[in-house]
Amino acid sequence: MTMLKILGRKTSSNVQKVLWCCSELDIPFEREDVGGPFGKNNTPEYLARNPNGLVPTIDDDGFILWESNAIVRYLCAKHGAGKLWQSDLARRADADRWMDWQQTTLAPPMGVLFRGLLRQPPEVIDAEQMNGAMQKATAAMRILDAQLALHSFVAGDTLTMADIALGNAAHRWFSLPRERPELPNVAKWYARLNDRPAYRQHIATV
Ligand SMILES: N[C@@H](CCC(=O)N[C@@H](CS)C(=O)NCC(=O)O)C(=O)O
Repeated sequence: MTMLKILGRKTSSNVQKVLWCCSELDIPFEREDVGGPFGKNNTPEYLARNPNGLVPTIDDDGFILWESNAIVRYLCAKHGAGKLWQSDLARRADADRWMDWQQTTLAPPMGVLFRGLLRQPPEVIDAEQMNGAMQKATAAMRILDAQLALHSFVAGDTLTMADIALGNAAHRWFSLPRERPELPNVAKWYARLNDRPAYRQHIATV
């Protein structure tokens, strides 16, 4: 049995999900810097493992998997039964649904805002594109705020895989250099996540 290997730079939100998940579940891992300034994600060797040329990819004793939320589900099913991976099917489907929602609804506008406002020089900012993304991200974050009015965490009163998929968005939302509506439940959840050493280590302080 070889140790779980995570390929991906630690500044990537999608890699951070996997790192945070491993730390919450005490899964030992080794990580190799791939992507961003490190490159290596478009080499034939990497593309043979992940044809998208994106990070993260994991190698679990020869089993190769990509798509961050699929990786989180796999690791939670394998190591987090009854914890991040709820045993009740309906509760688990609820968490699963929020993970899909993160990828399909929240991530696209948040990605535009993060890259546009925090990673690009100000002179190339496309104001119209940013306003459109801000409207969409705000609408999605209001939905999350309403959900978090019901429970302490996204899919119940304990941390689940849904929080792992969505937690980075809270950190990025509060880092955006834009005026934002008050989202009191998201703010309380973000404070709760910050109480967790693994979240601080892999997300809030990176
Ligand atoms: N849906 C994919 C998206 C992966 C993705 O877009 N990864 C970005 C980083 S967050 C990436 O690889 N960008 C190119 C790079 O880092 O060089 C997932 O969730 O794993």
